[in-house]
Amino acid sequence: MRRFSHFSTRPQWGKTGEIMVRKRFIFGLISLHLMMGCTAGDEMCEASIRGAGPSSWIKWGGKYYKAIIEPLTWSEAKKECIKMGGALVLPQSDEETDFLKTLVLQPGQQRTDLFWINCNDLEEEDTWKCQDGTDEVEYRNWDTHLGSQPDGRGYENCAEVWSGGKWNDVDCDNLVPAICIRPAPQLHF
Ligand SMILES: [Ca+2]
Ligand SMILES: [Ca+2]
Repeated sequence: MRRFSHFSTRPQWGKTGEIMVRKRFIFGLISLHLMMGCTAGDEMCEASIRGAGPSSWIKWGGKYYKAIIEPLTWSEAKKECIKMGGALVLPQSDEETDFLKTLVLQPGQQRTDLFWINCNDLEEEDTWKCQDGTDEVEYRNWDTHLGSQPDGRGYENCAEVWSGGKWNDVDCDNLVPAICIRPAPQLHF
């Protein structure tokens, strides 16, 4: 009886065991699949963070740029850039300037390639302080043809890039578009 019952239960156990093994196998496969899916997802996620950059900022030369087309005063533009996590731009090559002009240029309208840059002589007349973010920069690109800029003395204390890509000093209360810059996002957070 016992033997019979043993015999009769054995296939059942065997069957259950087989089912359990199958279940474990399937569960294992699902887990492995999920694990791989998660890993792939994380990598994709990281890759998308690495590749995307700050939203609506345009990547150029390893940095990100964003134009503020609505004309602002110089200090408003500076504040607006900081608020967006960046700094008022300071182009340091003709190539960078040419790229930046495309960001503010509005086809069909005149003189729309002007933009504020992070330079002023507000503290001391004719001592121009130009910054790339928080660092002082020696690079200058004043327009030496049209009125030999800077020419505004005490009443023109902020700098803009104007037509031709060269710099001009103007009244800080002028209303001019601006471009903000921010570094590329870090690879590791
Ligand atoms: Ca001045
Ligand atoms: Ca000027």
